[in-house]
This record gives sequence, structure tokens and C-alpha cells, in this order.
Amino acid sequence: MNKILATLPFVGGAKEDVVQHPIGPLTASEITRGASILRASWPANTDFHFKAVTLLEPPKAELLPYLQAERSGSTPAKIDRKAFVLYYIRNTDKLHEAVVNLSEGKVESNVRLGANVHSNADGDEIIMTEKVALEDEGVKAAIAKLQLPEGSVVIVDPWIYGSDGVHDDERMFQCFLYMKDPKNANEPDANHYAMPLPISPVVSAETMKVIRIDTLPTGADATIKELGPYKVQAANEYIPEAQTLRTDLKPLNIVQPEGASFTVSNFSDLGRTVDWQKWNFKIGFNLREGMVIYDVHYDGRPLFYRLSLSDMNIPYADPRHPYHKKAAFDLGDAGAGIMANNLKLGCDCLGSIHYVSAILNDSAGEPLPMDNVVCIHEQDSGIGWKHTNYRTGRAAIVRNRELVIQSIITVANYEYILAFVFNQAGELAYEVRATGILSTQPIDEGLTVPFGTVVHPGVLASHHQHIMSLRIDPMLDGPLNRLVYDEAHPMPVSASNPHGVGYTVAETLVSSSSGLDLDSSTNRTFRIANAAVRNPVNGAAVAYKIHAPPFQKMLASPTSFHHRRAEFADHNLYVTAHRDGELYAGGRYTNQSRGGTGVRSWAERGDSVEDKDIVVWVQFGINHVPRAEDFPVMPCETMRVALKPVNFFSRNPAIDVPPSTQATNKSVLVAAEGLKAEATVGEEGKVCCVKEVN
Ligand SMILES: [Cu+2]
Repeated sequence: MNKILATLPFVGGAKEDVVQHPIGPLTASEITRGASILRASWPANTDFHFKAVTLLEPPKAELLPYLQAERSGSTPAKIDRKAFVLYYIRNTDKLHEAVVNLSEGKVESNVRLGANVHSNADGDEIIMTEKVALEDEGVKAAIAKLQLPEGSVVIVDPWIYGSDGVHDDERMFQCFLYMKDPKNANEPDANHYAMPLPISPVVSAETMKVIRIDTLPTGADATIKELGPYKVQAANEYIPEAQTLRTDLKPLNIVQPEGASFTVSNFSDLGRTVDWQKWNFKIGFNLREGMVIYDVHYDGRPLFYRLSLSDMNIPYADPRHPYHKKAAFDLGDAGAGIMANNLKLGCDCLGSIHYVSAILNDSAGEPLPMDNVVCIHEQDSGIGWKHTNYRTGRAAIVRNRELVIQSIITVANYEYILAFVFNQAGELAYEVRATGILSTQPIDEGLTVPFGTVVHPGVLASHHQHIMSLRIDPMLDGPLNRLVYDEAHPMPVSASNPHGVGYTVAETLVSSSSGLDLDSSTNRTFRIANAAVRNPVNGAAVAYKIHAPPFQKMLASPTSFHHRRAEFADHNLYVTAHRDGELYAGGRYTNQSRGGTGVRSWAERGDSVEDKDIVVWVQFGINHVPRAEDFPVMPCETMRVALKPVNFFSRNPAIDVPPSTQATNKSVLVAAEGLKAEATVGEEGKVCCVKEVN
């Protein structure tokens, strides 16, 4: 295993005779080979539309011993490489999922999936749908009724159709139309979301034809008006050249003169092992989940077997047709991997950065290189801990350095900045920053509605919820863990509590798989614990607690398709007994899904989860009530789920972080107007040795 400190050259794929690690993402040659083995099982003239050619992760019963053997330095038992292949026979509804054994060169299983099971959309399909909508004579005739200015450019945003049970068995796209600022129609990055049009064609994903053209309601209710001349409002652009930029910002450079404190090595052609401080883990990447973190250890102790964002649902508040179907599952309907940005192009990280590239598949079943989809960097996150002895005046202080594993996805109008964040106190967090542009729709000028906010003249942004599900497969000091929660309760006034101020914290064990909720009135806090391993200081079971921000559960009725489909959206937590293949909280196939295939259904099995191999699903999110300030592009809205050790270590794990000193910080005094700053390098242990002089 070679340690690599600098940016790795792009890895184009292994030779077939190089055996890949069992959780290494499929290489280019493995993708090609998987697709061709599958093709060979069909008649020669079959036209395939490949949706996914991706790693089928080994069963945990094989992989866990493999990883343990690898760590102990012994030779692990060989595990076959397998590809999960999802494909349509092109221009039909015939969706198949197959398992191809790459090690043995054969198709192990190949089944056609039933009615109301649809695959994710892909880039080729989205671009084709845009073209089909714009070239349709009916759509052209509808646009003509708007009497747009000469030379206007119309833009199509195809949306996953959604589910309402009304003639929705076929896989379709509901397209929303916009126009560019006619005064600036040649600007490729013009913000068309400021100019929504009231026309919405529906395109069949099977036949790639327009099958219906909806007219959108633009009034206070569901009334559909005849299409007529469209009033073009002022533009509202987000690109910097359209702004008067402020001029009082000085450079702030992140300089790491001795390089990064982390090292990155290959555990397979495309898989990366990261070592940072006492942390050690592996990074994988796939089409559906994007980043996956495996086999997380701290100071040699096992913490987590697998961590990933498992699902996301964004149901919208507008009850009117066709908006009532808007409920995006961005991972299952598209994929966090396939939508990942090339981070080098956007200057998305600062300091010493390592980029990880990936290879996914295109619709022809060929390798699709995805450059720089993950960035690894460190950041300063303020003070880690501090104490000043007021008698001596000496401060002991360390800064909190974080390691960030980041990926950014663009889902048409919206961006999600996704990051696993590790720190020096044995804590890790999953952070989501929601940004990008609101999904907008036309509204009559001067109107307001209670289910959305007018963010620009004639532009409505509906309220919507972002509900995410983080999948945590723990192995705290071993694979058998339990979920408990602590609640704080006041002690009754009694002889032992005569002043009525006492309170106690009581633990409750979650014994069977279920959905669970936070309760701020009792400070209910969930912990994953290993009851077989005890803290040497206090005898408590070693544990990690889950700090998840509270969120409003899905507002759509329990009878709605939204609620039935987003099986994770009704509880803060779910806990289930581990089963291979149960990776996605809303089910494997979310596109126009019907429900019954996700974490709510798995929890209903009532499996024992007491000292078992458990999986914890943590839901979090926001109810996004748009503001004028969210347009034309939204300042980041940040959410963080933190996993923090509780009686896992015997003292503060960050006690050995070297102190923050001026010798390394090289801070500079900013003097008040009329004074000069005089800087000297300070002695060790002193924070600042700079002063103001006349
Ligand atoms: Cu939002």
C-alpha cells in the first residue's frame, strides 16, 4: 500500500487481472466487463438502457471477517467481485436487475421487476426530455399563446413525475418551463428561475413523447386560466458579473506551510483509505449514495462499519395539480454520485486539498469518469477546549481541527453540500448545507398564497420540507450494539429532595426494531452502546450519542402518497436489525414509488435489536419556508448530525492536542485607527504577543 500525500493522478481502471478490494468501487474495466457479461445473456440485437452498473457490496457475514483479518495482518478469505446491474430494454417499461459475478464471469441472477417499479432518471434521458418537450408542436403552440418577445429562449426543467395514483403507472417526466431574460438571452448562465412560464408538458420516459400539456394555476386557487400574453418581469441574476460587488473584502488565505496532517492511500484502484490523527477509515463512492465511509476506527478501536446518506425527500406544500406530486427523492430518483460536482472547478475547498475521482456508468453501460467528486481537507473550527487558571493567568487552550470529506451535488436548481466531519475529540458529524436556487412557479402579480412565498415579481417559491436520512451501521468496540435513550426527570420533593431541585437521568433500552422520536421536554437523547464493554472510570457501557437537530415530521397526510413513499419521514430515528441490501430508507426504487419497501416496513418486523447487529437511521431536515433572501440563490442553510462519545474514552480524547500558540498561529494584531500594531513571536503557551503602539 503506497502512501500518497499529493493529488493522485486520475486512475482510469485496473487491468482485469488485478484483484480489487471487496469494497473498492467498480473500476472502468469491471463496469465494461459487467455490462458485456450481461449483454451476452440476451439475443445479440437487444437494445439496452443501462441505469446502474455498480458494486454489489459483499454480505456483511463475509466482509466483516475480511476487514478484521486485514487489520490483524492475516490473509483474508477471497471474496468474489460482483456487479449490480440495473437496466431497461430501451424504450420499454421492462426494468431488470441482475447480479453479475465478475470473478467467475457469469450472470448470477437476472429478474424483471414488477409494475410500479421504476428506475432513476439519468443524464441522457433528462437532456432528451428537454429536447422532446421543446420540439413538440403542442408545446410550441402553447408557448406561442404567451407572445414572448422575439428571440426568447425557453428552458425546460424535467421533474420526476411523482405519484398520486391517477393514471401514473407509466414512468413520466413533468416538465416545468422557464424563459431567459430576453434582454440577455445569450447569457448561458442566466437565471431562468426568475421567469417561470405557466406551461407544463408531461413526457413519457418510455416513448419519449409528450403525452399531455398541463396549464399551471397562477391564481389563489386551482383555477386554470386560458393562456395569454406573459408579462416579462425584471431579471434577477446570481452570477457575479450581474452584481455590483462589494470592494472592502481583503484576502483570507488558508496556508498549511507543512502540508496536510492527513494521509491518503489506495485500498483499491478507486477506493481511498484516510489516516488523520487517530482516525482511520475507507472512502467509497457510488451512483446512488455518492460518498460512503467504511470501517471507521479511532485509535485502533472499531466505531462504524458503514456510514452514508441513505435517502432524501423534498415534499412541496402546494396542493394544486400538478404541484401536488412534487416530492423529490434526489438519491433514488437521480443519485448523489451521478450528480456530484467536479470540485476543482468551483474552488470549493481551501488549504491543502486531496481530490478523489470516481468512475460511474453511462446509459450505454460504459465507464463514465467523474473527476474530483470528493475533496478531503482540514479546517479550523474555532476553539476545541480551554481553561484559564485565574490565579496564575495561564490559559491552556487548543484549537479544534476538523477533517472534512466533502461532496457537492447539483439537483437541477438545488445544491446540497454534503460532508462527513471528523474532529480531535473522537467526534464525527454529518453536515448538509442546502443552497442553490429555489424551484419556482408563476403567480399572478400582487397575489400571495399561504403555501408559498413570492420571491420576485410574478415568482412563487412553494414551501417544502427537506427530510434526510443518515444510515449508521455501528460497531462500537464490536459488531453487537444496542440503542438506548436517556431522559432527565425531576425528583419528587421528598425528604431526600427537600428543596425540590434534584433531577435524575434514566436510561431506556430499545429492545425491538421501531421508529422513535426526540422529546425536548425530557432532553431525550439516543445513544448507541456496547453493553459488553465498560468504561474503566465509571463502569458505564461504552457509547456514542446522536445529536440530531429536531425537525417537523412530514406534513403530508398519512394517507398521502408522499407519506407512504418517504418511509423515513415520520420519525427522528429508526432502528432495525441489519439485513444485507437494506441500504435506502425510502426503498431501492423511489421513482413513482408506492411505499412498503423502506425502513418503516423493515422496522415493522419487530426484530430484536438488543445487543445485535443493528442499523440506526437518523432523520433530520428543515421546513423550508422561502424568504426573499433565498433568491436568486439561497445562502447555505446548515444542518448537522453529530455522533459524540459517551463514556467511550476515559478522559477528554483531545487532551493531547498541542496547545494553540502564537509561534505556529502567527496571528497579527489589527490596530485601531491611528495606532500601529507591533508584533513579536510569542513564547510557547502564550496566545498573543502583539501590542498596539502610538
Ligand atoms: Cu429548500
